[in-house]
Amino acid sequence: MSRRGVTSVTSRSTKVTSPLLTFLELFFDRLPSEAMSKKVAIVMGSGSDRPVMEKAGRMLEQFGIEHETRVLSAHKTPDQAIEFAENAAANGFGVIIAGAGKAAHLAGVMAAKSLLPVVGVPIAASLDGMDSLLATVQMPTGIPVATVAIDGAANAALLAVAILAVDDEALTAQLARYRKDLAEKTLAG
Ligand code: RP5
Repeated sequence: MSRRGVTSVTSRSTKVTSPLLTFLELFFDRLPSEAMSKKVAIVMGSGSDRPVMEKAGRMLEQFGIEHETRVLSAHKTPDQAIEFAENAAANGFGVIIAGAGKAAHLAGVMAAKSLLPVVGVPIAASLDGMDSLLATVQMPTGIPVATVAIDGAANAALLAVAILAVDDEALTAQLARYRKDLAEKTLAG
């Protein structure tokens, strides 16, 4: 389905009121569009990072965004990590989310070897995560990593959504609805 097609379905669906068409509106809003056909990579330094990084996958699923998860260590499997980053764009990814703890170099390695935007998640594996926060966020000028909070994998996914939404009106509408729901839940206490 073309991006133009999805946009027209979305704008058309805002005018309908019947239960069936409301259902179709919800359904079509969750269909992957052309821009959303870019996948999100979720990589992590160890299987022990899964409980945190799974939050990113769950958030992406809320938006219907395809994602793939890999365990790749900057230190224990550097060749495989580099190979993954080098081929990520060609393999259909639009954003890389990279989580690691301790001397957390994985996001930096992804950024060094890919031109895709890289979102870093510092994992609290030791020192309350302060070590991984600094290792992830303190990138030298020229090779940026957009670093979220310690264990902030859900926000990493939301940042990936925002990046993909720049070129995708349907996804932008989903993100706006997510924010509206969040505000309503917050006000409801
Ligand atoms: C990092 O060291 C991993 O990302 C993980 O957060 C931490 C501990 O790794 P394991 O000892 O559990 O493999 O490389």
